[in-house]
Amino acid sequence: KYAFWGSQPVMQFSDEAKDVEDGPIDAPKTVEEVRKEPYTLPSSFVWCECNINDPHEVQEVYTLLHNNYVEDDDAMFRFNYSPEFLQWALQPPGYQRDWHVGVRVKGSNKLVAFISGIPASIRANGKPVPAVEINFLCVLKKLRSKRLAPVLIKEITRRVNLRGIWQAAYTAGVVLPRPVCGCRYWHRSLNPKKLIEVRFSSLQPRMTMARTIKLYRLPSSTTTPGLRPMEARDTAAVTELLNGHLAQFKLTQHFSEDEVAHWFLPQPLVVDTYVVDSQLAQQQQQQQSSEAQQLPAGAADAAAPSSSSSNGAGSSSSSSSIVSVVSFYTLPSSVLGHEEHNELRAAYMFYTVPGPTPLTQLMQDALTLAAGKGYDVFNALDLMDNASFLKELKFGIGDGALQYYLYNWRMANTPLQPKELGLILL
Ligand code: NHW
Ligand code: EN5
Repeated sequence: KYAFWGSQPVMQFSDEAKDVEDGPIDAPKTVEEVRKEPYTLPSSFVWCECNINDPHEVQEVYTLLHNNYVEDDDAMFRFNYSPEFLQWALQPPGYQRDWHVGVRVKGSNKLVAFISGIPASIRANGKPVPAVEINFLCVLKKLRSKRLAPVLIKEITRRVNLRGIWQAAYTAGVVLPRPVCGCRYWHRSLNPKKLIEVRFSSLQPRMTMARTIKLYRLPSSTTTPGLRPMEARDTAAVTELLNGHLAQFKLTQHFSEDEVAHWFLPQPLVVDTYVVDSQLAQQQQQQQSSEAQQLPAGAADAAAPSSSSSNGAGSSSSSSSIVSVVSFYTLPSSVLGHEEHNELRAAYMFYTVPGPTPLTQLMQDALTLAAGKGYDVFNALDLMDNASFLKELKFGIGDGALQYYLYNWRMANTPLQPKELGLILL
């Protein structure tokens, strides 16, 4: 059992939980000591670098994943990351083209396997750990169980080490040596009729379809005053809010402004971010009160006592009126073998900073926005403070788990509780 992972610098199940100190597992190395030659593939295959900017090459990666990537335990649904999403996920600031690793068949040139890494500043127990995030490991179904995955993992490790990075974070649905935290997926039905039709969920006993639809119905508009899509001018404020909020978690990521711009500025069908702008909230409230008094818009401005310099509670930023952030990304799943429906439109909760806005209210607005945009389901993990709203907002626990891992980094007092975890991978 674990012939490969037993040989790697990862925490092992046999390790004593107590007495461990945070730090690398392998003795520190230098770039000069890293193997210069790529690992050897079986003779019918060759390594390639996938140029994700090239429309044809991103389409090849898309197609490999579309047909071969992660499925649920009953093989009813398969993740269907879009080409636009892959371009976003694989090209953050500082990305390296040679960390987009493919394997092709000699002769036919068909792409049959893939693995990727992107740079990320991880913080473990408050300590910065320069790392990569590994994702999109995939081997063609026909080539499974031939020990290709360990070769892909060793090769990307080598390429990451060649750039002087010695740690990685990754997630998987399967249990490997040894999770730093185990999370569960929760699901909020937005389009219960379709979810039941594709058997993503089932009609509860003693519930009719009509009652189920009513149970999950959401308002037609959001309730938080000042909620609007994030814009480029909000980047500095969002960075400060986000890093401040994330600092409380034992395992998290730290974001530069460039990274925040990349990961959070809205892109249709890739990522949606909304901010609560307290200045806009105030304008909206003044407009409402002037409407109530039947005054022309703006007239209440002069009448109402001005508090426009207030940043709102929970904000430490100097000149911005942004007090809260909520975001989600778009990851549809293919519905396997269904007559009528091909695709499940899913939104996944991304990073959220409640600030002074109650988290439950912020998430209710995120659900409202997602329902309005035509998503079928809203998914979230039970990490950070999410347990505080999941039941109240009618999320139900899924049958899938997500395990978090670190490569070549030992953390004391693990496994963490999900509420201590502040890291979200795509
Ligand atoms: S998790 C999603 C992974 N992808 C899928 O599940 C897609 C569908 N499945 C497949 O394509 C997100 C294949 O089943 C794969 C395995 C390719 C998964 N992570 O080639 P063999 C990520 O992308 C171990 C790690 O015969 P296969 C994160 C397995 O335990 N290891 O299997 C990726 C066994 O090792 P063992 C996994 O089924 C993180 C060995 O692979 C794994 O044909 C990668 C068997 O290999 C998984 N998800 O191919 C690690 N699934 O010890 C990054 C199986 O038990 C580490 N295995 O003998 C850090 C690197 C960077 C460091 C930098 C300093
Ligand atoms: C790398 N970034 O298992 C990620 N999904 O619960 C790779 N279940 O969708 C690792 N089986 O519970 C990803 N419906 C690991 C996850 C792999 C995919 C996976 C699970 C997560 C999932 C659904 C469908 C199950 C179909 C049968 C599920 C129930 C929802 C229901 C809604 C109404 C309220 C009660 C719950």
